[in-house]
Amino acid sequence: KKISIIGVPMDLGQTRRGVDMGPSAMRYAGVIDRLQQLNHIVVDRGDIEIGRPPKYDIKNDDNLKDLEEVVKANQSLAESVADVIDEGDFPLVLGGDHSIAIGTLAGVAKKYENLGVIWYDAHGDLNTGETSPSGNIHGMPLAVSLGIGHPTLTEIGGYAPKIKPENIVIIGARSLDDGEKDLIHEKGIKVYTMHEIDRMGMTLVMEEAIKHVTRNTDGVHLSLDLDALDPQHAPGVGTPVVGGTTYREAHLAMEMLAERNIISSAEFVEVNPILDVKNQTAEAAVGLIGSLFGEKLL
Ligand code: DIR
Ligand code: MN
Ligand code: MN
Ligand code: MN
Repeated sequence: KKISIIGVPMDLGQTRRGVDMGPSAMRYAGVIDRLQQLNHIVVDRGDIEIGRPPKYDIKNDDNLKDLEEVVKANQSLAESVADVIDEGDFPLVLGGDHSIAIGTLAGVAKKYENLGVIWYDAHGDLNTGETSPSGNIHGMPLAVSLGIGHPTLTEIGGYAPKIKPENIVIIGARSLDDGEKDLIHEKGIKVYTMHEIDRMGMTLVMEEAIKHVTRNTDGVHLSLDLDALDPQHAPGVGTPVVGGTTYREAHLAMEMLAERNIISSAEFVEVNPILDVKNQTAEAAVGLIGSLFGEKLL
């Protein structure tokens, strides 16, 4: 594959500073070498420019923090991602907090009629300004991509919605707010919580998830939030939640996606080196990227 890397040093979608260093941490952990060793051609397109608010973490009247800068960055990310696809490359986006999925999906979905989405996350990211307990936009990107939320966010890229509820699978959820649960039921979104992962095992979960996102779709985006992993394996995240997927479960999921060769774009988000232990979380992310792009144990 020809892979284009886009870094997005965004930390304004939440309140823990440091996640803006995520792209550097993953580059330092050797993401480019790792992919080249798998015989992929890798182009590093550098980082999207992120504005600085005059004062951090200011909520507007709609319960949205740092809205203006988040919107601007996502607009330019959407354009970069669409350019990468136009050139025939695979877009690999490195975050940054999860608010950047708004821009990634705005760019990707422009190029696919019926995009499937795998959302690998401890959270649903299905809040709106109305339902969010925090006002953090990183808890909203999946709702925004469904066309639900503040129009300034849902209209990024110039169209809405980007994706359809029946094309989404959430994997690894264990912290869902009430408004998110309501939306999941209302829209019939497929969710494999930790309960299903425990019960069915990751193999069966992934087999079903792959079936679900490939029915009638013309591409599948993987949005992987490192907090889906147990904090034991990924301590460097802003909102860790105990009881997550293990290191091996996460690799198994990536290996199964590689075997089926269904992923057409991907992003790895929420790596925060300030909260990390010796870059362990960035290294975990790079390992997972290796598995997603075909690395075998033997
Ligand atoms: C919480 C946390 N549901 C919120 N969300 C996170 O603020 O909306 N998403 N951490 O990754
Ligand atoms: Mn997330
Ligand atoms: Mn589309
Ligand atoms: Mn999360």
